[in-house]
Amino acid sequence: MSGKVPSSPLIILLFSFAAAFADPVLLSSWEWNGPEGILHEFQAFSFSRQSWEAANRQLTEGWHLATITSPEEQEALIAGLEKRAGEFWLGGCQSGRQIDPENDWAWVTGESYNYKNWAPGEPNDAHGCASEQYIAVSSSWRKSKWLWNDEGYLPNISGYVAERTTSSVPEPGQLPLLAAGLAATVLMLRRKKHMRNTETPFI
Ligand code: MMA
Ligand code: CA
Repeated sequence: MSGKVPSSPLIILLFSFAAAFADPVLLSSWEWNGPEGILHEFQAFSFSRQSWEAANRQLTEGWHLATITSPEEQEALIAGLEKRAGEFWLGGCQSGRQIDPENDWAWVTGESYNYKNWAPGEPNDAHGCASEQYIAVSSSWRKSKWLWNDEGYLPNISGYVAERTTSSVPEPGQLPLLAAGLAATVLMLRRKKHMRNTETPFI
């Protein structure tokens, strides 16, 4: 090959560097109105071959890697991944160096880990003891049926799903403040009306 065209190993090297330093790219955003008036916003990012920790570092204020605590939330989350394929990090990890792949899973939010949706045979620490310490949702088992896999092999990773929850119902602690605000508004309006009524017309 002549000097004009860069040789393919160089191109591969340049692409690898570009990929290694690439920012996550937003693929889709969607929402779910969950129980108890809680709105769940989801965002899927492509962040190819990047670690769970690296995905965490990309999150902005108020967002965490997505957690799934019910069959309804599983459905809501995978609805936004429709027509895609791959494996996306979720906000679940195993504490310590667990020898048993089934033990000590926890969500980053501290929510209870009762609901599970592991793919058949998972979690399995496929690459040896404690080799897979983080939860990813994967289309490997069937594109339309995203299931969980404990993952540790970064070339399998396509990106991550981030989540933010907001409550539309005021918390009990906020109620007195809300009542005070309402009372103040009513008083102000009444005062304004009174002032209008007593205004002397300009002659
Ligand atoms: C990959 C990796 C594992 C998963 C197996 C399932 C070979 O490893 O994704 O986490 O358990 O595939 O075959
Ligand atoms: Ca696995």
